[in-house]
Amino acid sequence: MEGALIARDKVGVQDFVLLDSHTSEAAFLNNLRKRYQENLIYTYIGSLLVSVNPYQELDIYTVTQMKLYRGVNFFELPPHLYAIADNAYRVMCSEYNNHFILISGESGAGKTEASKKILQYYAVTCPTTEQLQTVRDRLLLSNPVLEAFGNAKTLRNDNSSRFGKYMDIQFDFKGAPVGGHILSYLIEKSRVVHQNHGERNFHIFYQLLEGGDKDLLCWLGLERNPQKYTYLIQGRCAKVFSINDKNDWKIVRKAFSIIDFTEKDIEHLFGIVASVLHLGNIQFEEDSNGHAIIRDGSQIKWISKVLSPLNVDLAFYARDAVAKAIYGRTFTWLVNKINGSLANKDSTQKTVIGLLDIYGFEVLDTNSFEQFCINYCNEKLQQLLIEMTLKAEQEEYELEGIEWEPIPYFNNKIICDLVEQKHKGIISILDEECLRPGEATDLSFLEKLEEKVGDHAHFVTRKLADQKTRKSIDWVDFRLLHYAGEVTYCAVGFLEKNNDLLYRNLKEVLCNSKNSIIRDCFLLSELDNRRRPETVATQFKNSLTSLIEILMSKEPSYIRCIKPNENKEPGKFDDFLIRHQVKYLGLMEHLRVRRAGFAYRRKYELFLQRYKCLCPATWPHWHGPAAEGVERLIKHIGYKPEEYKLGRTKIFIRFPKTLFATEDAFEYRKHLLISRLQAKYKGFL
Ligand code: AD9
Ligand code: MG
Repeated sequence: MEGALIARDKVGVQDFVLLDSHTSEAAFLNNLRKRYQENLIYTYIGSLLVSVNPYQELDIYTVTQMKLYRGVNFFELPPHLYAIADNAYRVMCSEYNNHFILISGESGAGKTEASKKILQYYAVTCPTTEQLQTVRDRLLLSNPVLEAFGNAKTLRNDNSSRFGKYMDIQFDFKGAPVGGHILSYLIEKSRVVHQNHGERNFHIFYQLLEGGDKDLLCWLGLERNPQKYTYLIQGRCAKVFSINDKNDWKIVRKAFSIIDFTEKDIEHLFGIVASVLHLGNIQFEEDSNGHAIIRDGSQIKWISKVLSPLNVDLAFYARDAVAKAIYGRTFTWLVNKINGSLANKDSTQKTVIGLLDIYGFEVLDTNSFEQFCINYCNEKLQQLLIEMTLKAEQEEYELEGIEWEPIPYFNNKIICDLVEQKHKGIISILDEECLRPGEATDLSFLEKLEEKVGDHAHFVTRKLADQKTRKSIDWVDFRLLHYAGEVTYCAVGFLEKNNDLLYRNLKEVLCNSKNSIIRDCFLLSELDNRRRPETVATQFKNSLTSLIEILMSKEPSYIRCIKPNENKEPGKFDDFLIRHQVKYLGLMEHLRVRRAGFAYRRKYELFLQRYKCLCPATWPHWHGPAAEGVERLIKHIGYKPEEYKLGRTKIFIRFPKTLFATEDAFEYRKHLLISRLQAKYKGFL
């Protein structure tokens, strides 16, 4: 079966496990390069899919292609996202269990595109009814809305996700999608008030200005030209070649109506988007007492009133804090609203497939608190992957008493601990400093880090740099040696961003807003709550911990995305860049474990239950121990000794084709039995 396939696309091997030579990195890269140059962007390592961003539209995502992959065994067709999606779906339907597909890779590697394509695959290929059509459309259209508000152009990616997203697609017992639920993680709201050179604010601002009709802009008091808005000009690239804001606006507007937003919701939502832009344009100057006054009297009056006790710097700070808070909470509101519309009303849900698409590992010229959180999140996902694949796989062989030569791999748990350990980790130290308002500063935070984690092998500051590395480092920086590479973080702003406080009187104003979304986002009860809210980093840490719990309870599939070059260029395979990713993604280790290991395993009882009809000794009943039954069964079917091993509780099958052959025999036998039954009971049916 596999041999025929290799002949079919004739370029290298479709599964790295089949590489002839020993598992060297050079052979791995050669295979990846050869395939990429022929636009074959997908290759397997066993059941894991490696994907290299083509940076061009390929004709492999058509409905015909989707139908080709529907219901076909994993290795029977060339590697594809659809095969991964279909496999998860088929196992879910036959075993009634929950799945997730983890899509990882650095910024710009193709995670979001992959997750959208998988969703489309389910939308097109799963059974549906007229009634469920709306659910399907809503699932699909939730994407453009969330991308408009949560994605932005960065230097690495013109459509970079600035929030983490986990989406459960819910299926009924017939395998039809009946609903969905989205969890979002830490949107990068600092982007609302500041963008680096060459980057933009969130897409929605430009979409509204480009696409909104004249009346709407007039009602919102906006001008079409983005250059008029302080919050839109800092990156100096309002227009992006690859983005059609006007068109995207139309899609978003249509999506709103299908997702069931009322006209009032939409009005209020755009009111908020506009008010953020207006806020950004408020300028302050000093009065004779050194207090801030708004320079242009025509600007919003309340802002002036509540901000006037502040000096000019604090007034600007407060203005930006309001803009960030409004935007950040509106985003959460949006996710909740979409969830309301995706909710499965008649609770026919049986099982789910979760899609995880999170912001990728990121190294910028200046890395701040946001990159710290994003990269920490990537460490956690890498850790999950290691736990669920390399570690779990090897432990299982040991447990089952299968002979095994352990394969060494880098376990990044040590870095996760450095960041998140209670009392000792960076987040705890940061939180402690945040508890000393007025005394603590970003520099005292840095000093505490040196004191408490200074001797950690993955942590460097200027003071420690000479002993550990010769690379230059500024005195306000600290450097973490992440699994994916070194990142130098500038500690300036860490305390403030982690605290994320809003002046109480500003909150009061927002609680009393006439805009119903703002009122939903800023509840009066919040003002009564005297307890200190959790810091941003701790909230993020907790939400990641519960995400990992959600994922651990499901059956995994993995897609590892690779970014081929830094210039977003089609066809360009940058060896150095790709080798680095292959290394840190642990793909070689994965391949070694896979090559030495077994593609499939199942408990004796389950294996026997499914295939017992293939052997007269076990059909219809086997009364002895299941392990013995399986032994009799596979002897009868003719498994060769190199094809399998028998563990303590499970049978391990080395090659997928062995299992597929058994499965085919089972299907054939099933049909035979059914037709015999039908013939026998013809008169009664
Ligand atoms: V980030 O961590 O959100 O910054 P992603 O999500 O990994 O990043 P994304 O999916 O947004 O990257 O891909 C970046 C760009 O690469 C897309 O906007 C497309 O222009 C391009 N891309 C990615 N995958 C494909 C594909 N399968 N076919 C064609 C693609 N183009
Ligand atoms: Mg993305």
